[in-house]
Amino acid sequence: MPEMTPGTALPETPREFGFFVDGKWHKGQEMFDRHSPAHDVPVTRIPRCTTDDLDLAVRAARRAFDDRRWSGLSGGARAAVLLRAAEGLRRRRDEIARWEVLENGKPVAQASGEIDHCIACFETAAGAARLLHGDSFNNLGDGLFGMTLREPIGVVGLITPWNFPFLILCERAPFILASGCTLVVKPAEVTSATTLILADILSEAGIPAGVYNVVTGTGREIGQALTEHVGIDMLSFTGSTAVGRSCVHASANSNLKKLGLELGGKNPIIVFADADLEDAADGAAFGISFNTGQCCVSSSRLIVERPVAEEFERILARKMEKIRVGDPFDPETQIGAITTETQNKTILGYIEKGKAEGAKIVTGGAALKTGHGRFIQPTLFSGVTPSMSIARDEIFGPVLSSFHFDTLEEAIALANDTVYGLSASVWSKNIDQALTVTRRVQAGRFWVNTIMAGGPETPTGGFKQSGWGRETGLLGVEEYTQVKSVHIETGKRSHWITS
Ligand code: TXE
Repeated sequence: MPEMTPGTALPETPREFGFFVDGKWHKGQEMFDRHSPAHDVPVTRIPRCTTDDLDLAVRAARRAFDDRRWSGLSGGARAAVLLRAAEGLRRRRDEIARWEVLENGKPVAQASGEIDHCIACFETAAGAARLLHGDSFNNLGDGLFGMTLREPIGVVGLITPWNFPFLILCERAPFILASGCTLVVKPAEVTSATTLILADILSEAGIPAGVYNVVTGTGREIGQALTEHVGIDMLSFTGSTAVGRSCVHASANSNLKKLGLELGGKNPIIVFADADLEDAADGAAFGISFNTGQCCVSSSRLIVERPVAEEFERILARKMEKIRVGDPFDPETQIGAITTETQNKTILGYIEKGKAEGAKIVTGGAALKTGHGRFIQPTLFSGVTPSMSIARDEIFGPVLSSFHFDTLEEAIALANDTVYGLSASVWSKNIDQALTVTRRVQAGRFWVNTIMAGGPETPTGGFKQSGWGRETGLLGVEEYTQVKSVHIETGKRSHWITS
């Protein structure tokens, strides 16, 4: 563990934010401080909004939607704002990355790379805004012409988590805005800064007042109130499966708002004996350790063919031991701090459960003693059986459970033996094998001989209890529209009443 040398990156006093409604900053009546998870010092001061503040935001978003100041623009005009925002992100890349590091604990090199992805999201959404269209039906006979219109669904509530505060926001907000909807965003309470900074960037880019609003505060108060709010037409939620379920109840018990849900995962990485084992081990080490495993598409179940299993675990363990864990402001750091104390306890708790249930630690298995912050060694468990909690539950930390298989059918069955279906990865040089696994394993995102690759052009989302709907790509804009079917009669009507 290297010395912590964040230098001038730490603020002398916490940066204070307001919340953003109707194009204006508002002062919070109550505030709370966020401490850096790597350095234990207060870094931001965020408003604890009230439900009155939320109502104010929903009313502003409703007015902005209903008077068509945004939805009434051409796709090209909306695209122009999104492209100017992409430029704003480019200009403020270092600033955004810094606040991501300070609130989330992720390494600065990774945070900067994420901003590049976010810029690409804005650019992709801008293109989609121009291309969004309905359809026409010229096959209804000469007397009737049909078409479908895609109309924005209305006011969208967006609840985001703390693991990728800016990236998850940017995989949704620009696509929602591209559709013509207006937004009320509630970021996770521990990582609100960059969602508020985006308000500034969008305003500078010329977004009309009331189109992008941010209210901050706890999930239990503001998040829950947003899920229940009758002024919200659609809610996009990314977070735990438990809260996802409560969003479904809240929708059912209020106005049946449409839901987009991206929830937990327990994602398989399947390695066949014929794979390039060095490549696959690098992919597996990255897949479980990236963002300290606090990632919904982490590959947390290794399913490896028995004849190479021991050798593979050895190669993998060697690689995991070389991962540079430490000060997120060191440009060489690959994994940083665990974002919250609760999550830290959860991960360490699962490591203890794994040991108690009889799995064997191949590498890692402990917290790093640094005197400040929360850091956990990348950990590999072998001899895991499907009933163990480390085999079934989303741990959301750098903890990988290894299973062995003998046949293709067994690999597929193990991969599908979960309530989740977010992502999967398969490593094999045999195209038949790789394609069969790809077609039969239930997951919304799939990687063959790679992992966590791809940009905002393709949609993301889950099968089974990993969620509903899709984000990003053209589908990620269409998700926030509803289809209206229109029929137009041409010529003289053939009368129903004839006498
Ligand atoms: O999530 P929560 P937590 C998983 C991961 C993690 C677990 C718990 O397994 O260990 O969830 O994390 C808001 N109504 N994921 O407790 O509570 C909250 O303020 C409405 C996977 O932090 O789901 C935050 O903005 N909103 C996941 C957001 O929900 C509520 C990412 C997520 O917090 C609310 C994060 C409520 N009643 C955690 N309660 C992924 N898919 O990437 C909380 N929130």
